[in-house]
Amino acid sequence: MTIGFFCYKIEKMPAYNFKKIEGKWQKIWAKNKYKIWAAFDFSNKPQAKKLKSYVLDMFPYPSGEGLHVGHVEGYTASDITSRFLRMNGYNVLHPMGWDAFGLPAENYAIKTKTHPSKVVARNVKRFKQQLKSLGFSYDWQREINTTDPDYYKWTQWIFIQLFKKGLAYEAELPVNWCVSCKTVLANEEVVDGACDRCQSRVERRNLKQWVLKITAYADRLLEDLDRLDWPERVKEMQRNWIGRSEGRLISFPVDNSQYAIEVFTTKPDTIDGTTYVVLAPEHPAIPYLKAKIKNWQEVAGYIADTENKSERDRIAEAREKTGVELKGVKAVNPYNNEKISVWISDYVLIHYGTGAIMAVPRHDERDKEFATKFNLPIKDVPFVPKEKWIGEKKINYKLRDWIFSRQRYWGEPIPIIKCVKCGNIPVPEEDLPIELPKIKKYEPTGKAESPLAAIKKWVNVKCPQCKGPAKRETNTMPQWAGSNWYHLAYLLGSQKSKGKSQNYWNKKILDHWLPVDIYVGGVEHAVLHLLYARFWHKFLYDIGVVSDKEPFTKLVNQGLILGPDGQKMSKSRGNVVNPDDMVKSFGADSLRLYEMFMGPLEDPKPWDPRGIIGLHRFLNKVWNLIIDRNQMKDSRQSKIPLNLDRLIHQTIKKVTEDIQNFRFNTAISALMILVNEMEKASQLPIAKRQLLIKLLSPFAPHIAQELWQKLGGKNLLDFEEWPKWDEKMIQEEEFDLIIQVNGKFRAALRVKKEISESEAKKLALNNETIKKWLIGKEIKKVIFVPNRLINLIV
Ligand code: ANZ
Ligand code: ZN
Repeated sequence: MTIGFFCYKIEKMPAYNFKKIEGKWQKIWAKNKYKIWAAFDFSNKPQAKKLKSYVLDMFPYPSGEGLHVGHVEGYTASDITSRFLRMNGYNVLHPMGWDAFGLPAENYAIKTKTHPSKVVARNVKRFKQQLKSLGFSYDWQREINTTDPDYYKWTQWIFIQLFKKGLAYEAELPVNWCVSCKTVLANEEVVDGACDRCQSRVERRNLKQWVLKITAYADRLLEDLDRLDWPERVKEMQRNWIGRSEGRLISFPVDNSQYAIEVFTTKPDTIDGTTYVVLAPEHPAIPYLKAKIKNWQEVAGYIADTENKSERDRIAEAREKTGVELKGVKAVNPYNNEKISVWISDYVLIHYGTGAIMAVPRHDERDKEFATKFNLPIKDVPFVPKEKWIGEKKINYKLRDWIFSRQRYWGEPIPIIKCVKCGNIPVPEEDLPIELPKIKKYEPTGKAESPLAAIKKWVNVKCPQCKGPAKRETNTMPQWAGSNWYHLAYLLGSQKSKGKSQNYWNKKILDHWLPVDIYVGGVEHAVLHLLYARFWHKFLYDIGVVSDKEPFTKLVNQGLILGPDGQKMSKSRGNVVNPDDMVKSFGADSLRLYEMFMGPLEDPKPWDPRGIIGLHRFLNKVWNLIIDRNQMKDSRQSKIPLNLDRLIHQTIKKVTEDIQNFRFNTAISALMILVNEMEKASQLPIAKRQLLIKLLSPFAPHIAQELWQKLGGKNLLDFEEWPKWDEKMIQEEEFDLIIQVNGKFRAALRVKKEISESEAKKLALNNETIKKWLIGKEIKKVIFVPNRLINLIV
């Protein structure tokens, strides 16, 4: 430390005690039930004058494992955004809640013999404490829990509206059945033929199911993707999942029969190259043509083999093609009248298109494989021009209606009463919610019903219509139901939920706050939650509950945080980093900062155990810088070097724009550079220190608030104004003008930018060094390169 003109008081500097500081500020924030972060009061109208921003996190499933460093990543990103927007004058809504129904809680409850409601309550308590320990600025007054009857009353209400509009219906369908969870799964929940939850085998079974008609929204779900500011890959995943394809329906008459096989093709121009037809093994033509089929035994055997195969397995490209010819059956190609053979194979799916294809081995890979294996002809002919196609236009979707019942206990009861006389009758609104009864035995039965079916008192009810004896639907809703509309629930508040629907769906508030401006969460939800929630939101738009067609304007995905070994974190690998340990050793601010500094938010990145130490040191440095300079009582000098001032303005700009674009890692680097330069300055006025604190505060709110107070700040930083930069200050205003004589470097001068040729010439001629070079010489020519050099030719 240099001791110049100033007199330092040699005092012991307080060290950066993150434990004390973080505890202190968390207590202050918790006062008044976190009202400081309340965007609006439930009793008040929204603050119309201020700009609003709704910053939403994907709420966690409160598992027994507690918070993961991956949660911390996304939640820190949204917290930085929220704090930044508040400092920019926005009224920010930043809520949090619990997505607590579903298989994991139930499976865990069965394993530990504790009721799921108890498991959930315990886990929620732990999660909440963890989130608070990280200093996230949530408006906890708006906390919601999807398993709260006041909450799921409205999940049930929406289901009833869907039912009334014919968008919820019962159908007997082949479904994915998980042999271990003993329940039906949605197509989206089956990954590589296995249950996404427990990795067990998934079978095909025919069961009567509640189904939601998401396919009625297929086109709108597709078209409206274009208006969303979402990562392109997520949009593309949804597009593929919806899988719209335009093609034609073409009829292939069966020779010597009244029957015609209709196929769906996206390439009608290849019809001349069709050398055989393939039916799905479940195709109705097969029993119809039974009398003609000469090898019935073989055909029946193949059909039986197919029954237990999942769709995913059947279309897996790596699988060797199998199939059987329907001997005795020929189809006629309507384009060229050729008689061609008819086959069955499991690579043709019954629920896509018409369940039958025209095979063109010359142009289609799967057909080629099949033809090669079974020695079928491969015909090389030109494409058929458009005017010669036959067949009507047809649009097909890969998207299937959403199988919505689960044969499990821990979910929202489906609010339907089954009456022998009247059929399916929705529960009248005044009887909602249909509460999940507290029972002792909630293990799955393995049958097509949930454990609720065993509770006679609950099941047997009067039919709301004819008052005759009736039974409740005993299936429950899937895990995804509650999260379909939770972005609305935060706005409406649970205390109002006991009322009627007209009172609950407060249009003024919904219109003011929707759509969600920024939604942060993992990419794993690309085709599940994000598609379902869009579907329900569009439905709620159609029935007038909301005024926007889309729920989430901007989506930001956080990348996976991998273990230090570069592998996905998992208990069995032993590479899980526990955020609690990090908070204990380094503090919440260090953890937040480190997770944002690891790399671009959306990238997957491995945990570096030394990384957090580096960020912790950085915070120590900031602490010492601010506290240390604070000891200097000299106030005469409030000027700082021009270069540092310029860097300050450049940093404000960089940090501001980086936060706006979710580039938190580069924002932190800029702060590090600034801190290094500030350390070198002999003087750092209070105002500049305050400015640094403000820039740091969204990232590391505890230390920032403590330092702010130490410098005399009274307010919470959330309500301080975000610093502004001066564009003029940012540009480098001076440069080194090079002076040459006859093209040789002779001197350099620090001059103002945009200096004119005559000014530069004058300066050069007055320069002592240059004067020497010019003695007795006459200037013949001057070459001037603006902002670079002046060359005197003699
Ligand atoms: C003849 C053809 C020639 C075809 C060619 C493709 C390429 P997308 O785009 O996914 O909709 N197909 C139709 N129904 C099917 C089913 N139920 N199971 C399996 N495959 C089926 O695919 C449409 C194409 O997939 C259709 O166009 C059909 O094969 C096949 F060079 O017809 B195509
Ligand atoms: Zn009835």
